[in-house]
Amino acid sequence: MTSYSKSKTLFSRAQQSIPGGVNSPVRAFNSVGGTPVFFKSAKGAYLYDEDNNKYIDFINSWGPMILGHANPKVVEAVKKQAEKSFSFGAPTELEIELAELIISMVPGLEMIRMVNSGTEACMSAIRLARGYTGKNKIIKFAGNYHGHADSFLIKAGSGAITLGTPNSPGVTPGTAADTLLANYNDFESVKTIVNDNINEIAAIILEPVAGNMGCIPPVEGFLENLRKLCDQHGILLIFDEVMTGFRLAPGGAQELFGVQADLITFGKVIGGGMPVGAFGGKRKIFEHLAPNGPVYQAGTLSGNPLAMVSGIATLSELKNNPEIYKNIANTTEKIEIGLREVFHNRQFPYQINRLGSMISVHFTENPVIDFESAQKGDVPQFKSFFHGMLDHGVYLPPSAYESWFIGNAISNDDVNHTIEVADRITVNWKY
Ligand code: KE4
Repeated sequence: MTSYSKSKTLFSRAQQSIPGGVNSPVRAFNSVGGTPVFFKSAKGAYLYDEDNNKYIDFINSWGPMILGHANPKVVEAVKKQAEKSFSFGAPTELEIELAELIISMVPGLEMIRMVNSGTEACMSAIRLARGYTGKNKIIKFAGNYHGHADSFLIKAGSGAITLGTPNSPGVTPGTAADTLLANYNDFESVKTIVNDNINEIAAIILEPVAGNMGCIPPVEGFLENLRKLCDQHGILLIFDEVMTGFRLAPGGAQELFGVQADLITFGKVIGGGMPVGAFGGKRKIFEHLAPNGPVYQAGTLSGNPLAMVSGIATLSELKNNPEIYKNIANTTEKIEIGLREVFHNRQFPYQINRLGSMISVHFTENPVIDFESAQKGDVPQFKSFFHGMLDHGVYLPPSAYESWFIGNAISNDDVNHTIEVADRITVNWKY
């Protein structure tokens, strides 16, 4: 039986000084119960907790560790830069290098501004969209998560829905009034909102592949129709690629689907595990951003040299070895096939959604295509699955509303172990 005694001790200590004992709510295990596992190190595909238990990592820091943990090239780059001090608060060549690297990988980018998180990237992108268009309202989609800025905590996914608070207290009615809600994969719901708010909408923001209500790919034509609608009405289309960027392809969802957004936000992989976010797009829009233009946005540690070298090393590895994308997609397909074989023999309904290396499991009869159907999943069943896997060394996201993140370090043996454990822990499942 897996011992979590040190994690238990650390968790009760952490709760004395840190709200909920964690610095990000989804880590707290509230929806799956039990004690959050405290980790001390990781290497490649494996995490090691304070009780010296080893786990195959299916979170990878919620996406950033796509190369696997402690990739030697990334570690070496950060070590060397650290000896030159950590931060200057002044321009460096490293920022230009990362900006040029990203622009070379992502379709339609002419300019990009570095920030420190995906939240900052998304909140800055909608401010720029509002400043550029002179319009106030935005459309977001129920179940999409764009970080914890006020405008986004309206029917938000990820930790917000996980904790049952998709609409957060503290967001004023005035702010909420400017965020209009559509249904993911339901183009008609968007058209209705646009027609009811002619000339008032600055931007439509979405996850081009949803990952914060589980993994939900766009239905055929959804992204293309949004592009056309935005062009017809002078609305900016914002792809939140914090999760999909550099994960689905070097050029992210834009490359995969061939749809060009006006603004694109990034996070996670872009920093390789260091705090980096960014938002980019066409030069004509970015001429409106301070210091050139009136839309203000700033950050003490934005473009931080340590974070830049981590991002440069990570993205360079991905750009120079494009076979990584095929490899992580193939690994994820093997996991999908293996789990389907396991669940097919169980008296329990399930859905598995997957696109590339993004995958999620939902215990429900219905196809999971939007926020409503995602909420029909059997959370207690997921809880039992989560803990069964955890006790056998497989670390899944502690939430039924998260995509799993597959990294490039996982082996066939790791996949086989994962499937074997899933088979063992579900053998007596009855519906
Ligand atoms: P951060 O501020 O957490 O760096 O990024 C916010 C964000 C924006 N957009 C998308 C599509 C995202 O998925 C995220 C953050 N993702 C969650 C996991 N689903 C972060 C995990 C957490 O909150 O601890």
